[in-house]
Amino acid sequence: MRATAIAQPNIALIKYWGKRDVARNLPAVGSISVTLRELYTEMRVHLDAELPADSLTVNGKENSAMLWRLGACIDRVAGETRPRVDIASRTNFPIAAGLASSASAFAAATVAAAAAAGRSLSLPKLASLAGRASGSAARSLCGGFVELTNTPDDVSVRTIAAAGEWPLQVIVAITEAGPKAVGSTAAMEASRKTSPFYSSWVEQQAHDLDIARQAIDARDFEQLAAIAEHNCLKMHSVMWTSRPPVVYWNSATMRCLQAVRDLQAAGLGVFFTMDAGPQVKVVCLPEHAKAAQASLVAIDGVTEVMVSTLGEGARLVEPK
Ligand code: 2P0
Repeated sequence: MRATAIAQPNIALIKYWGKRDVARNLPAVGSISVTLRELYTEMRVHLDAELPADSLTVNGKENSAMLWRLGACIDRVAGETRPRVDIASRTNFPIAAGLASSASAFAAATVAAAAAAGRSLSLPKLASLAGRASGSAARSLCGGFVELTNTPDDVSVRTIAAAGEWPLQVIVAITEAGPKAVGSTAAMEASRKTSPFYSSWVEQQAHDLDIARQAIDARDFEQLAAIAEHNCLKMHSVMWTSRPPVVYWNSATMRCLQAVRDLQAAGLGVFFTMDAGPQVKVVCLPEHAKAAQASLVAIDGVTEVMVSTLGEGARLVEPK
């Protein structure tokens, strides 16, 4: 009862922020993301009644902090009477720093646990299970441009354009590699309960999703850039106006935004987005990625820059 899966993180262009059902972890709004290719989480799941206890290693080191959350995810996939589990996770990017590490981790864990438990699950069922563990994880089940839609009682996910159909690139500028101060689950709840802008955020999301979907269908980079930056800044406005305020940005974050504005003024096809952390993701037309990368590398406070094309959804692999 062993299986290994790989999943890539995804970056939301139209964001998920806030929950309509905290107990079931159902998002308040739909979202659209791109799945990355070069960043990954590999999750090896071994179910075995003979194991002394559940255990987890992340990049070779024991990690008890994440074990309960992954264990609960595996309970939902394999059943609460499942055998004990040994989980080994490997990633090639910083964890819990606003880089969607939970998305790739829980997408890979869901796919690997289903296979290890001998269960053949449909995409809707996998999306439901991955989404219970982490809202953004359901999106990493699919590749390319992915839309997560709220259904009356759950979520569904689908690819709206495959990675090769519009081969944009994403540059991730790391401005602080450590874990974030406030986890996104707690921050979302603070926003829902206290931000005066929260209800407008939720009400306007269907419109933003429509505009982004049309832009992706038409391969209209300018339209996608405008709606993605607007949606990102709107989400951060909701965070900033929560009590206590949630501000993930630092001074290097601002310098990255200025660099993107300068590149746009020079006519380059680039736009920024940011998540629950101070890192800046710059989405680029492929012909402008090199120039954008050079500009971000030179920024004071940017400690690392990663470049990714768009990739596939979560899948089973042979263990290495
Ligand atoms: C997103 N984020 O759409 C948004 C934008 C962060 C900012 O999804 O509570 O780890 O586990 O469902 O999926 C990060 O939140 O939250 C996230 P939970 P998750 O990518």
